[in-house]
Amino acid sequence: MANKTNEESTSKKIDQLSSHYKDPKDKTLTTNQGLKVNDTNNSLKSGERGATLLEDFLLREKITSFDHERIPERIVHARGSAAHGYFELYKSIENYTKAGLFTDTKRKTPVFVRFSTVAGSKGSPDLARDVRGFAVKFYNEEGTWDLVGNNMPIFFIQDAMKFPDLIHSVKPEPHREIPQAASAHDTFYDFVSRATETLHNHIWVMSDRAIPRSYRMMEGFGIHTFRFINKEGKSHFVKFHWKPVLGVHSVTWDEAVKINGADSDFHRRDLWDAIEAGQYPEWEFGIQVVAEEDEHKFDFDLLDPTKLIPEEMVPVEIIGKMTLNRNPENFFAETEQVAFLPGHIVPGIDFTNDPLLQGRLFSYRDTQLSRLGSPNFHQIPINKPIVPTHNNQRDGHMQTEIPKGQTAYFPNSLTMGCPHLAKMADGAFTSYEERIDARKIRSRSESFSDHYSQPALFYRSLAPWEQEHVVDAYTFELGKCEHSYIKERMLWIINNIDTSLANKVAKGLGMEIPDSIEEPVNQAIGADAEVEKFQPIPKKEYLKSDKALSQAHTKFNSIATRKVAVLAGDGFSMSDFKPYKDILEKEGAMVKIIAPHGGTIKCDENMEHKVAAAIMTTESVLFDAVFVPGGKKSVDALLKNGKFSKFISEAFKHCKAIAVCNEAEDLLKNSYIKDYNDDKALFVNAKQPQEFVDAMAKHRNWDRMEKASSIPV
Ligand code: HDE
Repeated sequence: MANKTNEESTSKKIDQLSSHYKDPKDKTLTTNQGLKVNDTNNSLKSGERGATLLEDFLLREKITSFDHERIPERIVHARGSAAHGYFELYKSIENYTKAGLFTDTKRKTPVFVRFSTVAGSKGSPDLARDVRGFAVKFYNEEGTWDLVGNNMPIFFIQDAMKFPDLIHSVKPEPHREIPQAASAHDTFYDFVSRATETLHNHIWVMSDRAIPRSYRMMEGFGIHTFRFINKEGKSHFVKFHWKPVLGVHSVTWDEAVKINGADSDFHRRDLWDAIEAGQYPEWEFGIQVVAEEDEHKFDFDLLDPTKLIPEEMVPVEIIGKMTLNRNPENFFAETEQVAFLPGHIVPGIDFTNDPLLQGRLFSYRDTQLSRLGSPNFHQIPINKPIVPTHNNQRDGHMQTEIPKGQTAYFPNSLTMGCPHLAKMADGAFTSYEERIDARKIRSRSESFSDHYSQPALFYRSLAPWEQEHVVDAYTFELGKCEHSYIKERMLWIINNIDTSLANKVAKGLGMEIPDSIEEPVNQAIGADAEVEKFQPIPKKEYLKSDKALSQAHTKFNSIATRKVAVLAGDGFSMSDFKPYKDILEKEGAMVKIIAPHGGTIKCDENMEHKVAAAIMTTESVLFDAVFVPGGKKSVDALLKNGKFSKFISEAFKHCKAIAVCNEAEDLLKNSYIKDYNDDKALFVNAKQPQEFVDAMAKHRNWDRMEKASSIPV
């Protein structure tokens, strides 16, 4: 049965899925064979206190099913959450591509999107410092296209051959399986400091991008350079972008650590709740297109997945929008069993020779065999294309289709050559005929040897508060490493990216930046390779900065879906509360009363108000802003419980907007918040609640950062 916000079917994919739904409402309990069951509580025994009988087929069926409920979790991206939605095109881009979803503006293409962290297990907390997966399955009339991207525009490595090394270094250390969902440990930095191609993605992981406020507030990137092919067969290079309508926003590291304890499902819950509340997450879709003849005009190689094309050099053209409007019916059947493959493409889109992409084209099909257990994984409802499929592939585990006829080969005459081949005029796929004249060689192109310029560009492009967060992240992560020589190597490398950054991190670690390091910095090369040839070249500055890299230039125009904690007890002032509640709700924020106890509380006008959470069950890190209405009785009750003062002190520490009215100022005085009069996001008896709304829309008051860091909560 569809969930309550989405009872109407919205797409061909949902119609297809609904034929698989099973709804237990008003149904009798049966075995898997349809036998009606009248006791699912007791096994069959020889006497009330006797041994259980082998005959008990009801017990056997129930327990066997239970014993085999788990499938292997994804080797990476195990922790994830997903939703259904649709993609709409603003304008046709037929000059670049013949793909139906990019040329037909009348289409509403169904999508299923899964967001994930990379390193942690299936049950790991959402706010790990990590890359986020952003995988989109487009169910097209021409077949399914999977855009399996991340929330960062580049990747750690340049060649698929290095992927197992990268992942083995970041996963828990194998001898003791520690730490879970964390990169702050020796093996990761041992690897990063010897495979310097990792540095660009690594500095993004040190930034706020690695701790998003919400999946709904992060960008998505296809990362690799792909190809668009138009009707005339002409190819253009293209990079894909998702831009969140709510802007790009993050939490602070201190919050992330605390959120992981307070609600380790923070992102999963946020996505689910927003969709259930009808506040549908949206992203605009953009492309960066480069003509074939311009391939070599950049200071970096378009085939190198550790490089982005700065938006200042090639602007992103926005061409469509994706909306997520429906939660899955069942986590396992949909979110867990969905299988994304970069090799799923449609006519009009093709691959390039990016050596990472090439390796992925093998890995994703292969991994489904151990995860889902059969080459028939495309028959699982969530993976099934919305168009019919016919070929001569047969049998295998869990075959659910019944192919008819005498033949399963091509060519044949017995079934009139069917299924017959498609002609190009009928929309058949054919690979782009790229001219290649090359030697077969196991090596790396020298055009991939610039490992410092783009990390430096990224750091230069950040606002001062973002740079401070990067400093703190490096200091934290390296501070968790036990081996000094690994930290020294990292300091030497960071110094090649940016000296002021390296100096600050060295200070935090209480170490000196070494003048030199003993072994070659990049060791991800062949044993007989000329070492010098593969060392990173000194950084270049081909662009001073790129606005798009900083969250300081994102959107700050809405408080929609933001959560506001209203701290209140019995007797709170309704005249203080009402104007705030009205405007916050009008602007789409969620207003939640946090009280000394659960149930309801009464305001000074004797009206009952539902309590969203008793203070003991919640934490300030789960909210975006705090409002405290006056009312002596209410404020006295808040002052009696130290957690309210902690709540507000912590919100201040995390640079959030705070508003208090009348007696509620006493709560500030009782907290760690001092000298707040000039703070531009803290309001005592604000003339207009609008000021509070505007401060919330700015996400945080980062000017407060230095003062707030002394707050001891
Ligand atoms: Fe993946 N990756 N990956 N990856 N990846 C998987 O496939 C792999 C890479 C990404 O929500 C696995 O079905 C290799 C880049 C996402 O289900 C596996 C290489 C990017 C997801 C795999 C990469 C990604 C995966 C594990 C280097 C961004 C989650 C389970 C050659 C463009 C999809 C699975 C979901 C998942 C392999 C590099 C994104 C093992 C070998 C680059 C979002 O096949």
